[in-house]
Amino acid sequence: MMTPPRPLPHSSLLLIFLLISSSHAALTTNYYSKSCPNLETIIRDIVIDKQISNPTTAAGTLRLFFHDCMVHGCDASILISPTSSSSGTNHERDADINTSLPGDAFDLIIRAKAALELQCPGIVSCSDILALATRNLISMVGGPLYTVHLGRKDGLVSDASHVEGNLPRPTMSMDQNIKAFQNKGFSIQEMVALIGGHTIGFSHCKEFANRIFHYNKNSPVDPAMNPRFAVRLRELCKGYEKNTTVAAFNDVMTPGKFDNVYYKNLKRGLGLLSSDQGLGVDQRTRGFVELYAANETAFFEDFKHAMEKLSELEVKSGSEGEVRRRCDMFNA
Ligand code: HEM
Ligand SMILES: *[C@@H]1O[C@H](CO)[C@@H](O)[C@H](O)[C@H]1NC(C)=O
Ligand SMILES: *[C@@H]1O[C@H](CO)[C@@H](O)[C@H](O)[C@H]1NC(C)=O
Ligand SMILES: CC(=O)N[C@H]1CO[C@H](CO)[C@@H](O)[C@@H]1O
Repeated sequence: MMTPPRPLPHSSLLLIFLLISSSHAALTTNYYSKSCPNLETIIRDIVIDKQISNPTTAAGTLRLFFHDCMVHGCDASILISPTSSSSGTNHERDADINTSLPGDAFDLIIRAKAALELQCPGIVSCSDILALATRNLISMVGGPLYTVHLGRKDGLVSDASHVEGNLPRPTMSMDQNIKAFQNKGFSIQEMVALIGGHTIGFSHCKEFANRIFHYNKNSPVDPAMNPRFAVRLRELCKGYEKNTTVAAFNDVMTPGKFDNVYYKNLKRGLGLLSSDQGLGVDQRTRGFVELYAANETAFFEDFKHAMEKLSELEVKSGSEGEVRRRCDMFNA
């Protein structure tokens, strides 16, 4: 026998609101252990296949995940396809900062979702797939293994206009970049550790062209850059305005390996983006660059914890989201 509901006093309404909004408390490591027991194996196999056939997948996926989480949380909103809606709205993927997000990462998530739908239809969210795939890929290319809690729901909103202001840009000042990370709850040290993600992957010439072709009136090249490195990059990037596909490795020494060489590079003027090089110069960040360049264990420990935190940014639960049937489309 149920008692009729009584109106709730304001304080309980507030409490309920707090319970709903502190959603990441709902994430657990065994969220799918009954509903999709083979989840980890399925993701692991597909990730291995994809990374072996397309070695750029790891970096592409890490960047995709970072961009997803920084804009309204880790809710796979970045996966919504530009063509999936007839409403004419631009989605996160349409925002200009996304123009270079690589197709391999999207393809990986679509493949993993297809395999999971066969075994456990309608159960595993795209945001959980992206979080797990990113974790596996980082460790596959030599990085640390960290824990991913599960139970994210996929977001119901993906709007290009929400991107600007949430993502850091190479041309932003250190103040602005620190602010962008602090707005998401990251300390300066956590920011420096996370940007260590640039130990893999590449950047297109337009992202650092200002440092090598027209730096300022006195020098075409950024004096903070190693001169021989600058000569090589100028050679690589000549004509980049015509051929926009040309790109350079973010970590010129060990581009495919997740290690601490990225920080060692910064000490020798081998940082690619001005935001990279700035980490080695700014008083607030330089000490952490020194620490991570000298001690890879310290970098890995801090990177792990910062990734766990990134992976739980503003996650959606309950009615705030859904489990998408297709990762590139909202259900309704
Ligand atoms: C100040 C902060 C950051 C700035 C300004 C920045 C900017 C960029 C830019 C401009 C690119 C090149 C994109 C392209 O040309 O295709 C890039 C690539 C990349 N970024 Fe960042 N990023 C930042 C932080 C991060 C963080 C925190 C992560 C990961 C946790 C990350 C992971 C990556 C990866 C893996 C790539 C290579 C992508 C690929 O090879 O496909 N970045 N970043
Ligand atoms: C553009 O650059 C890429 C990579 O260096 C190269 O493979 C491609 O042939 C170039 N395309 C044109 C039109 O020059
Ligand atoms: C490197 O960092 C780890 C983790 O913080 C620490 O335990 C270790 O003592 C450090 N090693 C050196 C040589 O400082
Ligand atoms: C991968 C991806 O979706 N890229 C899109 C980024 O934005 C441009 C410009 O709107 C689109 O043309 C791309 O398809």
